[in-house]
Amino acid sequence: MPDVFATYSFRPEKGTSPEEAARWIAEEETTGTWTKIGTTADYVRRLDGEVTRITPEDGHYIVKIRYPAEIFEPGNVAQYLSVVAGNLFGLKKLSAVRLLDMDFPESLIPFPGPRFGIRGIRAIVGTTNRPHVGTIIKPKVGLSPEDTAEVAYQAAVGGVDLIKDDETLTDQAFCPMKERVPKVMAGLGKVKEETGRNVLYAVNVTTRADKIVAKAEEAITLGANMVMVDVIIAGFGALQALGDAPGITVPIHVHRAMHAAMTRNKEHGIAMRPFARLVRWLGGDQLHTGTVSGKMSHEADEVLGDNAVLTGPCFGRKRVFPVSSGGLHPGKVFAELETLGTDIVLQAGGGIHGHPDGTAAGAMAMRQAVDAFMEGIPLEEHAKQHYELERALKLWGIG
Ligand code: RUB
Ligand code: CA
Repeated sequence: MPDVFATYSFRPEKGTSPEEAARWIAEEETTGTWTKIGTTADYVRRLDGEVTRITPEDGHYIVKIRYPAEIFEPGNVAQYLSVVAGNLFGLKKLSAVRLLDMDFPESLIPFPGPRFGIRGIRAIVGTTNRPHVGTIIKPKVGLSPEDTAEVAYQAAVGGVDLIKDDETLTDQAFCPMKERVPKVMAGLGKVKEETGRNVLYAVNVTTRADKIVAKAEEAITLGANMVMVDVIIAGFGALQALGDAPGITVPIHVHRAMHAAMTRNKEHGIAMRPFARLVRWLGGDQLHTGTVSGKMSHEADEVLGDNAVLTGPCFGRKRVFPVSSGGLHPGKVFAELETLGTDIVLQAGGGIHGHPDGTAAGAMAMRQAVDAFMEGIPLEEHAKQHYELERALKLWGIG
């Protein structure tokens, strides 16, 4: 059976050689511990981790470690993470260590992957190749169900393809799911009658592991045509439960609040890439991977690599729709699409609801910017004929 390989960047602590530091990782995560022990029977040694290659790079080292496949319990992602991303981060012999990527054999990916993926979502919305435009209802908390539905309606009528709850809105008393979902969906039904377009509403069902499937089923019964989970906060088991549950008949939008606690530090923690792989295996249909021009800290190369993991070959699993979000507005649409391509969801919260003429105009401006890109018309040129876009560019500028 092919084994698992994990790639880390690391810096050894003073007085420790790179070889020794890397060996500490391999031993800690497999058969070893800090000292020689008498309980390691000979037959156990086949499960030893192996440092395959160490390469110096800009003041740190890159190491690839082989973990025997047999160490992993097939299908138990929590256990997978306990090996490739477990105790090693705390080892004193390393002053910094970051998990960059991981390579698992097909035998350890007994998961269905996305139910819908890019094609399935495009089929629901009725698009072929243009980028989707999404919005997050803002303010992120506080609006009543009626006002939430009104904001959603305005965004939908203006032209967005996707509306989502923000990460901190779940089922609080000021906006209970039972009231919010039917009201939003009624508004989206009206948009369907008026424009013929299908708009998705991703309801945030993030909650404790033993309740998340029931919560998502409740949202679907109330009319939700998409559910959202905050995967780092809720845990990969929560996504897996949704991905496996036969009652979850709608696409799953995966948000990643809290990821930056692990992904932001370039020296220590976990890069987004392993998380992107897990989300695809476990059934996420859309995943946030960041912007190249927005408000959060991201590097274009990393975002591109993460998106390639979502959309490249993966043992026949469907492709995940990458979501570019955080500080976007119409003036940033070209920067995003030029770098990230058009198989992408561009999501704007403030960049739609902050439009001087309101949410519908904000949604129109985003769509106009996307149209300009698709038609190969310079943004400022297009703005001359499109008032909403012109107003947005005047307020926020380009780039
Ligand atoms: C964006 C927003 C999302 C961020 C998260 O709001 O609410 O939670 O996209 O970041 P706005 P990421 O458009 O007003 O900035 O997508 O990088 O995980
Ligand atoms: Ca948010």
